[in-house]
Amino acid sequence: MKLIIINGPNLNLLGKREPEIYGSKTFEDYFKKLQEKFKNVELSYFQSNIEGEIIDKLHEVGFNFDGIILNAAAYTHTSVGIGDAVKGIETPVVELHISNVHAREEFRHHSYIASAAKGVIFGFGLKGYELAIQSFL
Ligand code: CA2
Repeated sequence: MKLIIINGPNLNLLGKREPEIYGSKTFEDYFKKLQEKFKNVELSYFQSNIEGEIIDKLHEVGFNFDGIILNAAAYTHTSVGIGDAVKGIETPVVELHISNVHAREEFRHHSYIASAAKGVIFGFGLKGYELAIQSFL
């Protein structure tokens, strides 16, 4: 089982700023724990602050991986391009958000990805990534 986690803009700051919303763990530390927990899963991780790099990564993995866990961060609410890329690939995508986007500002309630996603997980903190992996097993 080959899965990839793709994180979008500013998620490289996890654990460093706004711990009240996003927690105090860095994603790199959490990713190591995920790898230990899911030893039978070939798990990769990619983070970019650049929309086109996220689209390129979706094209690269979107025909040969078994699943994509995508937290496109702010691009979720703005990017027709990432939404189109998710529609254009074959690998199923689980959209994920650490925070409960529906309990936050109105502009976070809309997603360009959700309609093409296999499912959406939000509001469970970093634990959501674990739930997303389990959804593919
Ligand atoms: O809850 C999520 O996972 C979000 O995708 C996070 C995005 C936000 O724009 C989405 O509406 C919901 C923001 C990621 C920013 O991450 C930071 C982490 C630490 C410090 C500052 C920003």
